[in-house]
Amino acid sequence: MEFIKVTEQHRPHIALIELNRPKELNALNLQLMTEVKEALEALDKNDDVRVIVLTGNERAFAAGADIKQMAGKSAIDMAKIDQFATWDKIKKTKKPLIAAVSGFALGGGCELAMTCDMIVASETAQFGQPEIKIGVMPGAGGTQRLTRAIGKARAMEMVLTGKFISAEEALHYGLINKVVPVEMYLEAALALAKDIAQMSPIATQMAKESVNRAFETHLDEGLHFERKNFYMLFASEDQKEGMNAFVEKRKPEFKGR
Ligand code: DAK
Repeated sequence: MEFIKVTEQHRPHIALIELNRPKELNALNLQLMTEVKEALEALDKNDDVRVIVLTGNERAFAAGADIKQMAGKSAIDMAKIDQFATWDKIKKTKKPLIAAVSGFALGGGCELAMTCDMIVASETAQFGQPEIKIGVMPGAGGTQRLTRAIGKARAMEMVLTGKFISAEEALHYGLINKVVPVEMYLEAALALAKDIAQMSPIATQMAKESVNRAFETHLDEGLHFERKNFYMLFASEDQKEGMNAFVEKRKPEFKGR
C-alpha cells in the first residue's frame, strides 16, 4: 500500500486505516481510493476485526479527489475509469466504520467521511463541498448524503457556494457525532470504536445494515427488514450469551458466532 497505512489490530478488534499522502493533503487519487477499498474488503473478511477507524492527519482528513489527476479528463475518460465502482464497494463495508477527522474534509474527503457510519472530529475540522468553485458539483454522494444529514437549506448553501463549515457547525447540524480538542480526536474515535467492539459483531453488523436501510426505503419495508434481522440474531450464540449474561448478572463475552 503506497498511500494508506493499515494496522489490523491497532487495539483489540479495532483496525485503523490512515490516509497517507500528507503533502497533497490526502487528495484522493485513484490508487489511494483503490487501496482504501481493498483494505476495507480485507478487514471485512477478518474475523478478528470488529470495528474500523478511518483517519487522515491533523491538517487534513482529505482535501478532495485529486484535481490534478482529474483536470484533463473527458467525460468518456471519467466513465471508463468508473470510479463509482470503488466508492460503491466502500459503501458496502459490513463492519462499523468510524471517520476520525481533523483539518480539511472537502469534496470527496467530506463524501468519504459521510460514507462512514459515524464521524468524530477535532475542533479544527472543516467540512465542505467546494466542487462548485472548480466548475463541477459533488459526484460521490455529496448532494444526497449531505442533504439527508443536514437538510435541504444548509446542504444547498454548502453545495452552491462551496463554503466550509466548522466542526462545531457540523455538530450542530447533525453531520457528525462529536467534537474534541485536536490532540484527542483519534483517541475519541478509538474510544467509540472500543465501545462498539465489545458488542456482538453479528448484531452490530445487522444493526448497521438496518439503520442504513432507513435511507433507502419507505417505513413499512424498513420495518420489515429490521424485523428479519432481529429474528436472525436469535440464531446466533451471541444472542444466548448476551441474554444469559444479563440473567446471570455477569459481563457477556461475545464471540461473533
Ligand atoms: N487535489 C490535488 N491536490 C491538492 C488538492 C486536491 N483536491 N488539495 C490540495 N492539494 C495540494 C495542493 O495543490 C498543494 O500542492 P503543491 O502546490 O504543494 O504541489 C498541496 O496540496 C497543499 O495545498 P495548498 O498549498 O493549497 O494548501 P492551503 O493550506 O493553502 O489550502 C485547501 C488548503 C484545502 C483550502 C486548498 O488546497 C484547496 O482548496 N484544495 C482543493 C479543495 C477542493 O476543491 N476539493 C474538491 C475537489 S473535487 C468521484 C468521486 C469523488 C469526486 C469526484 C468524482 N467519482 C466517484 C467519479 C470528488 C471530487 C472532488 O473532491
